[in-house]
Amino acid sequence: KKICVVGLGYIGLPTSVMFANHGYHVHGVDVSERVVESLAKGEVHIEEPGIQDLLQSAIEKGTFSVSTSPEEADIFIVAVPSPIRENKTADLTYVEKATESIVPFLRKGNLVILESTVPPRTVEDVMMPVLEKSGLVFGEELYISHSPERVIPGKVTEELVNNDRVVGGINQISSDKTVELYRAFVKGEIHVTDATTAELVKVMENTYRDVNIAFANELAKISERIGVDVWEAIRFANFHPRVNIHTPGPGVGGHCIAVDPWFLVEQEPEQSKIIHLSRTTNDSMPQYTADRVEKILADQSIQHGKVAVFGLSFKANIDDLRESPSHHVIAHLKSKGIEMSIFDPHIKESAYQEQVHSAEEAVKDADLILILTDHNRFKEMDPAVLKGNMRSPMIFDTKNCIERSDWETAGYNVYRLGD
Ligand code: SAJ
Repeated sequence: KKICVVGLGYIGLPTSVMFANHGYHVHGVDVSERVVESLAKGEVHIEEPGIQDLLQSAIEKGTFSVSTSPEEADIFIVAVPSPIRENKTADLTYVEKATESIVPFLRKGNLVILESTVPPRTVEDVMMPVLEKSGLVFGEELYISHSPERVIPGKVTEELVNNDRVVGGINQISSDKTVELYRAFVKGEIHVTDATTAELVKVMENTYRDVNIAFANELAKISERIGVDVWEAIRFANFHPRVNIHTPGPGVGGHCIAVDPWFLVEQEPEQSKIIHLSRTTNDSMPQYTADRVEKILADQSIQHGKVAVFGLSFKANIDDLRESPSHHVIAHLKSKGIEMSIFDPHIKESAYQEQVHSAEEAVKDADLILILTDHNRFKEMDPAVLKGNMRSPMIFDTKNCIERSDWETAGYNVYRLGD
């Protein structure tokens, strides 16, 4: 059977190459010529372990093709972005456009699956009106379902296979056909519900995490004031069998957790009070981080200080810059007139003029290293080597990433968020 996947990003590409290695012929579609050209040459445009090998093997098998326009197929999977606008409302233009683009290719018996994370009722209220143009009878001639992805960047190939999935069809046959499809490679359980429940389940999962992280961030602020190390306190609290407090940090990034809770706030503002407050709490962390940097420098009587910012991507060991809190921390530091250098071993290019390409270069004449992302590469840095290049040896770790005692022994003043 043939699958046409629309959207070859962080979700669509891994899903495509996975199916292409598990008995299906996959035609991948992306609006970006650059993405299509590079995939056609067998080069993966995202940093994600295992994907390059899967692409290579699909190309060798001849089961993967790619272009900028859809083709006829048995199954269509839509995996395009569903971001929020400046005013925190859902922008479903990509979902609508992608759905429009497949309409001319739909035939009797086709299955259409939405994988993008969307506000509850999107399949029914946004997708189905577009699919109606096919003239096919829903649930009899055209099967439709929502099968949200739940993989975490950095571990996509493993989680695609092993995670449970929640699948919601517009009717039982749609669900059954969707379950049968994913069984090709999913080893986890596949749970069946209706489309709207599946949409809410997915949004709930990310909202749970956002609320829990906001709680951790609040505890970090409280701990700083009462003179306790929040990292140790959370570690001890989590030994309780029914407690699982998340980790504080300089903010919540990515295209999911910082976005999806807004879908619920938009739909039910009066009922989403904790959700809304958590979102704004997490969004306050970059400013909070920048304010602490300013205070650290002031406490050491450093005027015109220089900060070496370590970490641009939104989390450890990936190259994804989307919604990264680092952007906001950097903007706040700039508005305070603080000089900076920026280093991230996973980001080859960025729009920042201050970006440099080694830790040694970044700390040159710096007063403070500011860790915003807990890349493994940062954990392995040698404090003594970097110290030689610095103006004053100080480090502010917002992720509890470095081994504190090593840096103290090397003569650094070590500061941590929540401590
Ligand atoms: N973060 C914290 N503290 C924590 C956990 C995360 O500050 O305790 C921050 C991270 O640094 C990062 C952001 O939150 O900036 C989000 O990172 P993440 O690793 O928690 O999640 P994502 O956005 O990469 O992936 C999430 C996952 N959802 C859940 O774990 C419930 C993933 O399973 C979803 O598939 C993905 O969203 C998605 O696409 O929706």
